[in-house]
Amino acid sequence: MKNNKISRKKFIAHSAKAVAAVSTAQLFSSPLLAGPGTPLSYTTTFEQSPLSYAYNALEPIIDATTMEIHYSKHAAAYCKNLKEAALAEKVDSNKPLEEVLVKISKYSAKMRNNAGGHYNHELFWKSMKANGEGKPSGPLLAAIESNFNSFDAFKAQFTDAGKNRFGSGWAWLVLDKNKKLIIGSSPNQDNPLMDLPAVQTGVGELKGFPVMGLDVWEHAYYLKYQNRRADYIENWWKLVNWEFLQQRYELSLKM
Ligand code: MN3
Repeated sequence: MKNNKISRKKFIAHSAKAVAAVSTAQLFSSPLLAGPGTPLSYTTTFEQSPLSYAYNALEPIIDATTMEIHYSKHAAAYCKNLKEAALAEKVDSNKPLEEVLVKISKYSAKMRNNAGGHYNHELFWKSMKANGEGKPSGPLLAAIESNFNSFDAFKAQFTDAGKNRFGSGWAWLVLDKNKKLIIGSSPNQDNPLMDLPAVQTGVGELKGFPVMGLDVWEHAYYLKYQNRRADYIENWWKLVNWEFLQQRYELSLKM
């Protein structure tokens, strides 16, 4: 409960800051990130946020060693390499990272891989907590039920997206430009904010705002689950921080 309170406080503080920063800038070009109420929240910085839980907090589903290596080595390296790329390519790292992601085709492969890697992990850590709620509620649940018929059908489709992503990548729940929820996956560290042609992402029209993302790189699960990605995903549902994702969804509707 204490963790929830902290993350809610941080969330509100972060959102308020982001609103102020971005409404001044008004620089987003993506239809999803521009428009009325531009673009409120969930902007991401170029710095790694501290985890709001201990490395062992998600045991036994995600073991402490996996969490520690994942956060302090893999994700930290994306952040470091992103900052290097920003320096080399003259990107202002005080601006929201989303501004780079929606124009990623203009930058190097190093930027694409590491801006994606940093953004995706920042979202991923916040999307989990010990003893997740099991199920969303409110407008997010209603939207899931209307888009996918039922929560169970949604879960099955999202699980398949993660299981069937060949090699390394992410499964996504995305709010598209018509405010409809869609599911898909992306290779490597690509994500639905990126202005990549469908042929490059291999995910058709998976473009929009990432409401939820699941890391299916082997580094996310291999120590405990080895090749059993399906078991990792099945257990991961017990960690989903639906309270956080509901807030994220409700704010993204206003973009
Ligand atoms: Mn990862």
